[in-house]
Amino acid sequence: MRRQSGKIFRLGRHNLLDRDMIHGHSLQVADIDGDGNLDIFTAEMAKWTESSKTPDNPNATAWIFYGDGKGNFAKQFFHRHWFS
Ligand SMILES: [Ca+2]
Repeated sequence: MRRQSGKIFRLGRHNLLDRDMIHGHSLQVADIDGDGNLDIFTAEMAKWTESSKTPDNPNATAWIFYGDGKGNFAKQFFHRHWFS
């Protein structure tokens, strides 16, 4: 809940991913497509064990969620399965 100009807004919860994020490392909010609505970029780590020659998370994924300015987001895969 937040107050803005004397009005109280209830912020809804969104579950944008259809699964848990594994070692998320990036989260940026910006108007990526230039339509005036904020979008979200987020991504998972693929490798975090420095001594390992193989990725810890071979299915690491990066997403862009395009916002419509009304609280709705359309998911697009930016990159999937970096090591498959
Ligand atoms: Ca946008």
